[in-house]
Amino acid sequence: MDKLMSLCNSNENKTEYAEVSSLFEEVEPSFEEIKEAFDVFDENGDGYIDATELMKLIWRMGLSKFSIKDCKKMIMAFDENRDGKIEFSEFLKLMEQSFRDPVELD
Ligand SMILES: [Ca+2]
Ligand SMILES: [Ca+2]
Repeated sequence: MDKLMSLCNSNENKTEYAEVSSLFEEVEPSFEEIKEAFDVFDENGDGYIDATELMKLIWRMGLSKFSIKDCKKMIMAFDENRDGKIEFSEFLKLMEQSFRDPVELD
């Protein structure tokens, strides 16, 4: 009976969670989702996102006010080893940061 109760409760919680998470959609993307996103960004598959790839993707998202300069700035902000490109570990931080505190360039 306890089991049944907790099952019901967890179902209820799930519904609530779904409602809440639809308000804060993708606050916490999974590792797989981030990896998929990285692969989309990394168009030529060399394991790095460079400014050109970033810009193409941002433009595809309809944010064409981003210039190559803005993209370079974004990359520089997260490019810890200063090679001018974003590798996956840096991308992870970029995603974490942008979901917590969305980048606003203006
Ligand atoms: Ca690349
Ligand atoms: Ca780097």
